Amino acid sequence: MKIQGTSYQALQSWIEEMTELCSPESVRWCDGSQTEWDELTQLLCEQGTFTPLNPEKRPNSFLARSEASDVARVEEKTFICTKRPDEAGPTNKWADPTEMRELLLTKFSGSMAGRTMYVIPFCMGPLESPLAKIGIQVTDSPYVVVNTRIMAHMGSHILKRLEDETSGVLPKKRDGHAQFIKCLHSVGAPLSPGENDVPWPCNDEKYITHFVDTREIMSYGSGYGGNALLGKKCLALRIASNIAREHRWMAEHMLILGLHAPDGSTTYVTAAFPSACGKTNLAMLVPPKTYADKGWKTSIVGDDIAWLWPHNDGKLHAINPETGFFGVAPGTCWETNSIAMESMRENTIFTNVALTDDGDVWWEGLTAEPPAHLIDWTGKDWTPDCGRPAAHANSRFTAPAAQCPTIDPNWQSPEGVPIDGVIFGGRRATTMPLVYQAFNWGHGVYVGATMGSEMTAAAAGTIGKVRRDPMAMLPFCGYNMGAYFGHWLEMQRYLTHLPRFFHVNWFRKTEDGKFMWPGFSENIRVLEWIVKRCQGGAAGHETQIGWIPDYENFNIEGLENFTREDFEKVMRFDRREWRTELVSQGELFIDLYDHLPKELVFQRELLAARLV
Ligand code: GTP
Ligand code: SPV
Ligand code: MN
Repeated sequence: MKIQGTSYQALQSWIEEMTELCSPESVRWCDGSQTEWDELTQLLCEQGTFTPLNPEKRPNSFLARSEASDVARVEEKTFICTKRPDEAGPTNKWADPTEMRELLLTKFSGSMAGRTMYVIPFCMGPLESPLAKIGIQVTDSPYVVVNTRIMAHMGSHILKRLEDETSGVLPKKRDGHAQFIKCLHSVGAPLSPGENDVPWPCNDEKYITHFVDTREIMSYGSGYGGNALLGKKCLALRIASNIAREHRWMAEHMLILGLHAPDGSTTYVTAAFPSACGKTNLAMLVPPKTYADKGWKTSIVGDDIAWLWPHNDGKLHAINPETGFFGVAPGTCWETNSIAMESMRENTIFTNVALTDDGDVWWEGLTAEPPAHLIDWTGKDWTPDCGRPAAHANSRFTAPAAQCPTIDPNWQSPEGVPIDGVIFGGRRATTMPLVYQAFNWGHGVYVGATMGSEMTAAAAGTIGKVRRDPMAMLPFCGYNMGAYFGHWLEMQRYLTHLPRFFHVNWFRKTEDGKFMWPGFSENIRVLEWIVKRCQGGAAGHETQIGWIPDYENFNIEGLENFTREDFEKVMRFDRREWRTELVSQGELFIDLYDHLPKELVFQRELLAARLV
C-alpha cells in the first residue's frame, strides 16, 4: 500500500531504496492530519502499546508502557561516525562510517518485515526561520509517528515545502550540504508471517548512529525518546552541532525563558542544565505571590533545545527547534510545576508512568499520598506498600507546546528572541554556590566547559556520581569537545552585544542531606538578580570564582524560614572545596589536551592563581 509519493526525485529514490532494504509490508507517507493521528492512536491501542486514558479526565491522551530494557537513552550504543576518531573526540563513541554502514545494512535488512514503514516529513524550527531544518524520518514505529506530530512541525506541508525548494519554485536556503536530513529508524523486530506482535517491539542490540559527513542518522533497536524521535537529540543536537559549527551558529541543550519585570522590560535567557536537572521546571517557572503581585511574569520559548545565531542586530538570537515538551514526569505536580500540569491536560502521550483505577495517570511526587491501587509502569498491580516505584524514574510526558499557558508570543518567530543571559548549572550537593556570574565571555565558556553534575536516570549509568558534562552537551555534542569549546570562544567575534554568563546550583545540600535552597518558583529570586545584572543593575561582590550577590542585593522577602545565615551558606564559596574542584576539572582537560583551546588552559591557570 503506497498512499503517496513525492515529485522530489532524490527523496523518492531514497524511500525506494529504504523500502528495498527494510522490506516492510507497506509504506505510508504521513500527512500529519488529525485523521492520521486518530487512526494510529487507535492502532496503538489495538496492539496494546497504548492504553487510552479516561477521556473525561484526560481527553485524547494515552499511556504507553515500554519494554523494561528500553527506558532511556543508550549512550554506550550512541556513535559518531567520522573519517578520523579525533573528529568525534574522546567524549563520544566513534565508529568508522564505512564499517558502521556495512554493519547497519545487515541489521536493517528485512528489519521491517510484517510492519508498515512510515515516512515522516518534519521540520525542526519555525519553517520560515533561517535556521530551520527539514528531516525525513523513515520508521516502523507508529509510536514515533504520533510523538513526532507533537514534537515537531510535521506532515504534507513540510513535504510540499521541500518539493518547492528543490524544484526551484522557492529559493533554496538551507545551510548544510543536505536539502533534507535522512533519518532511518527501525525498532529491529521483524515479524515472520503469522507471528503475533508484542506491545513494545525493540531489539536487545541497539545502535544510535550519526554519519556526520553526509548528515545522516540511523537508529536501530530502540523505540524510546531520544533514541527514536530522531529530530530531537540526534538531529537537533548531534547533527545540528556539526552544521552550526560550519555555519557560525550554535545548537545547544538549553531552555529559553522570557522574564517580564514590573518595569515592563523583557529579558530572555537560556540555560543549559544536564538531563533531568531542571530545564523544564525553570522554563515553566511561576513567580511566587510576592513576585506575581509586583508584576513579575515568565514566558517559555523552549524547555530542552536552543538554536542560537548572531542576528543582524548584533545580539545572539534563539529559536526552539521543537514544538512539544518531552518532559520528566516524576516530581512534576501542581505545587511545583502547574504550567507543565496545564500543558498535559489533553492530547498528551505518557510513557512509563502508572495508571490509576479511574483511567488517569500517576507518578511519584504527583500527589503527597499515593493512590491505594495502581497498575505500575510494567503493567503489574501496585500498592503503596509493595516496595517498587509505580512510575519509572525516567518516565515522560509528550505534550504540545501550544497548549502551554505561558508559551511566549514570539515562540514561533523566525527571528527568534534576543538572548541577554546564558546560565549554566548542574546538580551539585557541595562546592557550587546558588549563583555566581562569570567575568566575561571567555570565563563564561570556561564555566560552561567545566560544568559537573551528579548523574540522573535520564541515561544508563551510576546515579549520583559527579561527571563533567560540558554545557550539558556531553551526550549530545556531535564532534570533538575541544573543537566545540573553540567554536564557543569564536562565536563572540560575531556579536556586538554579548550576553552575560552565570552559573547556578539549585541542589546544594546541608550536612544532613537536605536541599539548602527551596528551588522551583523561588528560583525567580536568582533570576531577578540575573536580569538586573544583564541590564547593568544589581550589585554584587567580586570573588575569585566570579561575581556573587550580597545579602543586600538579593531579595528573600516573603521566603519563610530562610535566614541571612541560610543565605550565606547557600552562597558560600570555599577555597578548599574549589581547589579539589579545580583538580577534577583538569581531568576532562587532560582527555581533550590536543584539541583544547589555549584560552581555556589560561582561564584555568588564572582561576588556579586566584585560588592559591
Ligand atoms: P531533560 O528533559 O532530561 O533534559 O531534563 P530537564 O533538565 O528538563 O529536567 P526537569 O526540569 O524535568 O527536572 C528533573 C528533576 O529535577 C525533577 O525531579 C525535578 O523535581 C527536579 N528539579 C527541578 N527544579 C528543581 C529545583 O529548583 N530544586 C530541586 N530541588 N529540584 C528541582
Ligand atoms: C534528555 O535526556 O536530555 C532528554 C530526554 O531530554 S531524551 O529525548 O530521551 O534524550
Ligand atoms: Mn534534554
